[in-house]
Amino acid sequence: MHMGFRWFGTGFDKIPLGYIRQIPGIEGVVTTLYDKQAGDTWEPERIQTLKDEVGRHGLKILAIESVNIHDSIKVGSPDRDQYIDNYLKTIAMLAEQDIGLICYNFMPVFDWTRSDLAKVRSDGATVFSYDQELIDQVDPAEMFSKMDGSANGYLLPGWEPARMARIKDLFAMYEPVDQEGLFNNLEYFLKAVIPVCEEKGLKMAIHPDDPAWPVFGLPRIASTKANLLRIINMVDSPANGVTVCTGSLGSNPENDIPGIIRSLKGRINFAHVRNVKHHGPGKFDEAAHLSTDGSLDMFEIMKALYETGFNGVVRPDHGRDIWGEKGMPGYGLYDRALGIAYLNGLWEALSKGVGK
Ligand SMILES: [Mn+2]
Repeated sequence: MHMGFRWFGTGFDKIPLGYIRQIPGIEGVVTTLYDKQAGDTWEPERIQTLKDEVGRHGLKILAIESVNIHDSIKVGSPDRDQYIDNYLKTIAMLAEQDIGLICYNFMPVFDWTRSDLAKVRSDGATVFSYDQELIDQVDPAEMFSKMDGSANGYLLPGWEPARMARIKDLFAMYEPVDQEGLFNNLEYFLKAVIPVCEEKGLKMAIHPDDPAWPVFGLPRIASTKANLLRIINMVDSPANGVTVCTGSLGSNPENDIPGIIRSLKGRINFAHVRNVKHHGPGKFDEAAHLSTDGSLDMFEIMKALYETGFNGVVRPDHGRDIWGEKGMPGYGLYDRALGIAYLNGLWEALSKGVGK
């Protein structure tokens, strides 16, 4: 297991790399060129500069999260080949710098959605929260201003203002795309990209939908075990893998996460491990990582990873804002560092045979 921490890069993330380096057991960061738009080709100099900066702090780049997929690829527009070509160039340049893992998603319009970015808990911490009834009452454009307005001045991943300004156009663009269409467009993309990944020694890891059901009438194709198995079988290669995000998949109580992990054995290229607390259908809060703080059994999740021989990159996921920190919502230092300490503890116990 290679423990990482998501870091958005200088100028976007206020957590110094030197602080991240002090988290016990940390190996590297999961990062990106945050100013790049979906469809852009990444320049080798920019990748090199990022790698050098991370390296100066004794850390590695464990994964890129994300190289975003252009909407033309998701929609299957005639101009998609040019964006796929750019994606292939970026893959080649990342591989050249020994970066071997890309996390991406294939969600239409929104990467992730919440109804509240700072719900106050009884312990005074704030967390992300989701309530389908509230989401059903807002229109998507309103949703964006709500998210943007409560982001503590940070740019939220997946909610780029430039894209959101075109939200009506985006919805129109996705109008003809149903679930099968989206599956077909993903397959077209994977068939172009995976052979190049194999050649270059880089792995892809699709991120599940968050929450794990359709929102705003848009199709979703990475929400269940059956969906994920269908995706890995589109191109049967270790380079075509999954990011098991326990919080995203776990938003739906019907998803048995340890069972999903076991069925994806060998094809989990990346793991985001966090907990959620269910409050009824379509309603959940994010929680501290600890099992007893939420509805997921984190020991069973880590055990499934351990027993299936997982040796990939893992990171804690969204944390609560605690101890007065006003960080990027979900991405503060303190609670995610606590999450890492806990996940390391579970892993050590597993590796020493406790609980067998
Ligand atoms: Mn995730």
